[in-house]
Amino acid sequence: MDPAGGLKRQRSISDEANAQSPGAAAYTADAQPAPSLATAAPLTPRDPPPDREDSDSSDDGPSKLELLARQLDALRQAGELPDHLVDPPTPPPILSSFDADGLAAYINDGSERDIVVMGGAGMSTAAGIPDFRSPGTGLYDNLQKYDLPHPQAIFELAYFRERPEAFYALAKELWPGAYCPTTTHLFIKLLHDKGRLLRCFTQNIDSLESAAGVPAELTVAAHGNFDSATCIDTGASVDPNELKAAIDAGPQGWQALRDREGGLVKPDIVFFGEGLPRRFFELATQDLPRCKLLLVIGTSLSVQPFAQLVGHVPENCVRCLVNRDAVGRRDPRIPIAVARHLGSGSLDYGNAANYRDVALLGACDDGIRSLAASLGWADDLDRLVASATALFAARAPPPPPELPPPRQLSASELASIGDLLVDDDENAAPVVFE
Ligand code: CNA
Repeated sequence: MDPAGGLKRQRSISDEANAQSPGAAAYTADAQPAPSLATAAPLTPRDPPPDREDSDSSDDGPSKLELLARQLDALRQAGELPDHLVDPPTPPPILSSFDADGLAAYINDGSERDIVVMGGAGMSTAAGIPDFRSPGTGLYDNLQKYDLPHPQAIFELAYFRERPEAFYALAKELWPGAYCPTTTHLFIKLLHDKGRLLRCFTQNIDSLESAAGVPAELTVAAHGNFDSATCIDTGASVDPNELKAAIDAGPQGWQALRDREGGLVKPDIVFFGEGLPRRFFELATQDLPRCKLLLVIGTSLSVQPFAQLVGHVPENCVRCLVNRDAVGRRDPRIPIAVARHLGSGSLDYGNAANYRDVALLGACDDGIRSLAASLGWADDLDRLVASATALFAARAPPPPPELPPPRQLSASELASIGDLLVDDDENAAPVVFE
């Protein structure tokens, strides 16, 4: 029995089909479907998708998604597409314009807590935390130092049991406290201050939403975080500060903790094959039907079931992607109903059928700043950024004292020090610090 609600971290169908990065990972539901996420495919069991080698993520031919699109397009053109797959007529546009100004007018028209944020690693790269998939800078491109058999291994329980030092090294780097929340995190706090934030669902494990001041009850850490820790063998809770001290102390530290606890201790971060927190499903089921605006920020939308949330909001909910890459867009050859069942790739920005989706493409902080400016909230946001920056600077450990520049010794000083210091290289000038 999976205590966390029976939903496990795996690759997704759409990820497998799209996979530009074969290391992309995803979550898939297993035995217990979410209670009533109504508008899209329920979070029901799926066969585990094939291993990396078996997926069609290679460059050898068209992806499964492309093949599906071609087949469906051929059926459409032949007039043989089943009725239930034919797209309904496009409703009239909800927004006055599909940009920051149109969004701002829409937001300013509302008054209740009706905005849901879905965040990912791209919200935190400006803070200095690498994401997974950005080519060159992402973690998946930079895990060589951990000598992993494959990138996902760092989040696999079997590998953690065998070589915990790899994950512990990463945990040490990512442990909250060392990073300042970004403009984007502070905008989420601003949404709360303005009484508009219904919930912030985050895939991130860095707790920067909390550092920005978003209340804990409004934040859902879908993939866990470092706030709690558990012994993987006994299931006992362990004080995360104790784990941090053990990790900081290196192998001797975590080995001693392992011996004390009767097994390795891991922060409650969801590994592949582990269940997502039940709270994620409960609150997604509760909040998404009430959501008027879904802000999808800094995510590749390739992790399930998280990415599926995009398809679980009402038909009249505006969805806005703020991201560097144009992700999650529906291939117009794929009917809306099918796109929803695939779990992601259902956004319609740029498509002829679009009536509610916006993409603010570029750096998250830039997109968020332009939205804040259109809302007339730029000064509020600036104030939050300034105070977070000041708070972070005050908390950061003081830099080491600066050493004075080395001074070259005079000939007489040299002579008095003696031959010993002038060793083989007769031209070398010994230096001293004043
Ligand atoms: P991802 O798959 O790495 O995708 C990140 C997305 O953000 C990509 O589409 C990037 O193009 C985009 N991006 C990166 N930087 C920026 C930026 N400055 N401005 C705009 N867009 C940007 O990450 P996801 O969150 O989609 O995948 C979910 C994984 C990542 C979860 O399991 C997380 O636990 C995991 N993760 C979290 C963190 C963190 O906590 N900060 C860091 C790395 C990975």
